[in-house]
Amino acid sequence: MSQCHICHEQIRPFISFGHQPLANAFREKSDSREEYFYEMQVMFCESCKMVQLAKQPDEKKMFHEEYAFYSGTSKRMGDHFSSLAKEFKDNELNDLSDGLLEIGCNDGILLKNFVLEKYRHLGVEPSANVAYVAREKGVQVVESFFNLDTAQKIKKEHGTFKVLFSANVMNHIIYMDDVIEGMNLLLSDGGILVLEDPYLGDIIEKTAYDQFYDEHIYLYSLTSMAHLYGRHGFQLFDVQPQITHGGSMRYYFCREGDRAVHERVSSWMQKEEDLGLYNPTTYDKFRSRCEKSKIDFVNLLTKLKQEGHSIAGYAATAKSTTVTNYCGITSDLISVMYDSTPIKQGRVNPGTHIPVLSDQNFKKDRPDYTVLFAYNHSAEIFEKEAWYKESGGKWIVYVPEVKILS
Ligand code: DWN
Ligand code: SAH
Repeated sequence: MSQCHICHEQIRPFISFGHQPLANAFREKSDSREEYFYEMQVMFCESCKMVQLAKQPDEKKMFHEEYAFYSGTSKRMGDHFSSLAKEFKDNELNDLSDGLLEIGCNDGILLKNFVLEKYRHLGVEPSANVAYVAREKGVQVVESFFNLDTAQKIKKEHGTFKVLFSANVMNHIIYMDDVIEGMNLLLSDGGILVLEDPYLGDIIEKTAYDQFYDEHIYLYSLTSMAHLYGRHGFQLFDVQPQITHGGSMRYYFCREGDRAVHERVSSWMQKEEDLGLYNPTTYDKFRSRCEKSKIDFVNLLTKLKQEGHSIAGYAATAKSTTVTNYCGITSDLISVMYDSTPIKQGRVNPGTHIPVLSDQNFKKDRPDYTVLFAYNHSAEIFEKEAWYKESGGKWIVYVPEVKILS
């Protein structure tokens, strides 16, 4: 038994993905230091409806000066955040001094849109390398983990903010009560809190088990979100589904009673009920689908390899670490992974040590089959690498099911 990190009920994990390394700990091939592993178990709390990892490694192990994920690697994600910046400018930030705070701003992919016109803004980012890139773009950054203590310091120096935003970060932090108290302190009267995270409904429907890895401690639904923020006086007043990261949800919160609640909130909660997100048997079925996915994936790769085909991976995502380690896939099955991030290139992937090469090598090598580990960026990658299919190369995906794309 373990304890729910939110409401402290005793709960039992419904699946174990075995021993997993840190999803973004790409290492030198010659590195002889012992690699960190932990058992990755996932559990569902019937009381507060939160799906969560049983344990999370220390945050300083995950987020530091060599953090391997740079948000700006996807052009379409850049477009996604530019259009959100426009929404904030058009609807919420009436005055340049109103203030926008972003928690986990990474390389400034969103906040760079506020620099030229001199909007008052601030990013909070603990990973020094990506924070540096944001600063290079003129973004103001506090290099720190966001928590109540950081919030108190920010309030003293910068005051409060009309909009608080965070994308793909609230699912990374175990001590959420502390974080929400910090946000409460920094939100101006009448202001809003906008959060965006991978959506549990999509993960369950698509058997996207690769959204579970060390950094992702919580996988949110409307219900678990509303419960968590409700405890601190916040009201979920609107939601907007997003296609990003394989299916995400944008949550709009205000202080209780500040704004009218859109009917989308209750209709999405009904959808969650219909999908069985509050029912433990849903998670037992999910476990069976994960086990089947693993067998199907390994069988397909083994068959192709036995037939003499070359197989590579495209994009050494954090998600791919869960898949390769859960399925036990080494360079015997996937000889190499191509990725556009310089810090990952020339290294090996965490745990199963598949070499990672620059995406520049993809065309030169022209593998027969390529597993698309960044299926969430499929539109962008298929456009960029259109030559691959035209030359007879075949893409493999494993979400929502293992298949060779025709
Ligand atoms: O939550 C998180 C999300 C936002 O980003 C973090 N914890 C970690 C990271 O997860 P991920 O690594 O699964 O993210 P992506 O965006 O699915 O993958 C990005 C990787 O794909 C990068 O290594 C770059 C690579 N890539 C590429 O090689 N060519 C990406 C694109 C778009 C490309 O064209
Ligand atoms: N918002 C970006 C980055 C998401 S990756 C995007 O959507 O693309 C997660 C980011 O959260 C990393 O940059 C990591 O350094 C940061 N992070 C992790 N813990 C944090 C904390 N306690 N406070 C602020 N940022 C944090």
